[in-house]
Order: sequence, then C-alpha cells, then structure tokens
Amino acid sequence: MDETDPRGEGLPVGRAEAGRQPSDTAATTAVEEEFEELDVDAPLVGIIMGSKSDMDTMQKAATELNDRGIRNEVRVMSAHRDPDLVADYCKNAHMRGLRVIIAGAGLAAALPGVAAAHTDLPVIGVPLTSGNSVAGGLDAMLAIAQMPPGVPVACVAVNGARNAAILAAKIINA
Ligand code: RP5
Repeated sequence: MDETDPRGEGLPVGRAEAGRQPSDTAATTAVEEEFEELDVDAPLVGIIMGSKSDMDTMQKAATELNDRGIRNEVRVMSAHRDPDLVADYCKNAHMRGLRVIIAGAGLAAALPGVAAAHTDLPVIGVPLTSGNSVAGGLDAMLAIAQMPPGVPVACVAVNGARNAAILAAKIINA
C-alpha cells in the first residue's frame, strides 16, 4: 500500500495536507509566523485628544470601553501643535490593529478631521468645551461636524466622550 501522497512530493500521508503545494506550505508558515509576532493584546480603540486639559472629559471614553472589556489606548496629540505625531499615529493605526479612533478636541477642533485624513478607520469626534470656548463648545462641534464631502467624521454631543465609546463598541461589534 502506497503510504505517500503524490501531491506532497513523497512526504508520508499526514505530513503533507491534500491539495497543498510545498510553496503554499512555506507561504502559510510565513503568515503564521507573522501572526505570532502580532501583539494579541493590541488595543482596538485609540483615544486621542488635543491637550492634557481634555483628559478629564476624554477619560470617560476609556472608562466606558474598559467596562465593556474593549482594549484601548489614550494619547495626547494636537493637530496644530504636533502635526507630524498625529499623522504618524493615524497612518499606522490600522496596521497596529486599531479598529476605531476617538478624537476629542476643543476650540478650532481640527484633530478628528486631520485623523480622518490620515486613516481609513472610522473616526468619532468629541467636541470639547475649554476655557476659551465659544458658546460652550459650539465652535468645536462645528469644526468637527462640518467636514468636507469625502472625509467623514462622526460627531457626538459636546463633551460626549462616553457616547463616543459606546458608538465605537457598536462599530467593533457590528
Ligand atoms: C484644543 O485647544 C485642545 O483640544 C483643548 O481643548 C484646547 C485648549 O488646549 P490647552 O490650551 O488647554 O492646551 O486644541
């Protein structure tokens, strides 16, 4: 009885999977090795904000995600003060395993829109009130909601960080 699989080039049956060529096996092994290198604890949601002064409000998004068991990371980066950092973070976000970006900013709140310009991930903007806000954050809300056609940003209520996290959870679980 022939104990070799002709498609396995002489390998004993059981060592070569039916229909799989040696080159396929090598490619699969390479992919498996790449997956092993991926951080299984990688965050799914990136929470970014324009200033440390936004932290108290934006922390509510992290708390909501933590309560739901959704891994997240929190970073401070300003679209105006740290433009290169924002671009790098958003360009690498998808590759790092992030699924959604939540971006909070006040005043001329460019951060959510700039984030969306640099990533194909969904971006949820959180307009924030700050010391010099016009109409309690209406300035930031308009800056976030009034994105040009082709570059959408979801916009939750002023200071609506918790809702942003709930929306992010729904996107991830959709
Ligand atoms: C925005 O300017 C920030 O998101 C913050 O809401 C506001 C004020 O920033 P700080 O002057 O407190 O750093 O870019």
